[in-house]
Amino acid sequence: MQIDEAEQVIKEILPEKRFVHSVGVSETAGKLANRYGGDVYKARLAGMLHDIVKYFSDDELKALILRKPGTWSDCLKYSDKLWHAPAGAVYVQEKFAIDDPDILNAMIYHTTGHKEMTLLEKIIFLADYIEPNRSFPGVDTVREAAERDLNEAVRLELQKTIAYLVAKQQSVYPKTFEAYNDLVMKNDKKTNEVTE
Ligand code: DGI
Ligand code: FE
Ligand code: FE
Repeated sequence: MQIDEAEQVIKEILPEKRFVHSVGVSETAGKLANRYGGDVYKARLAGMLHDIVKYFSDDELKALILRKPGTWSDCLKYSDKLWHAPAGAVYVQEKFAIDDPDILNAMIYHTTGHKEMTLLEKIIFLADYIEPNRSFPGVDTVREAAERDLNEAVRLELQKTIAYLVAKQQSVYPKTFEAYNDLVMKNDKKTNEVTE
């Protein structure tokens, strides 16, 4: 599937604001792939499609997830805001025969992250947060980190997301904690190696 085809498809499916966000994620992901040696085409395509089923009903999202179960299916026990991510991957696989595991996994984990994220997963996770139309408090700190260090930027985003959910007394999906711990512990290990 070409990028402009994907753009036409989501233009039909998504409301204007979400369409603009998706184009922003696609462009930002392409730039991050360029900077960090990722696959620019895969980054742009995954970015364009990542929220494709965002406005499907909970029943439709659940049905999509149950058709192709995996380690991510436990998200059904947590917030319904998580469901569009794995459901979107099943949808593009069935509808457009997108079978590339890099693209599918980047879509699956774009909301929550998980431990040992691939380069493309990190790129989409981060692009979703920092694309130019986003205005979360503190997003500029994450944008600046994204210029220097991909892992630091992803770690910061996870930190902010967890803090935000806790402040609102919302549940935190365990894989989000695992993603955070994984990056913190890898960073600690690096620091220890330098000082030992
Ligand atoms: O789809 P987007 O709005 O572009 O962004 P997203 O896919 O990152 O979804 C963000 C929503 O998901 C936001 O309302 C916070 C929520 N969220 C992210 N991680 C978790 C979470 N909600 C819960 N309960 N637990 C999580 O770990
Ligand atoms: Fe999303
Ligand atoms: Fe998004």
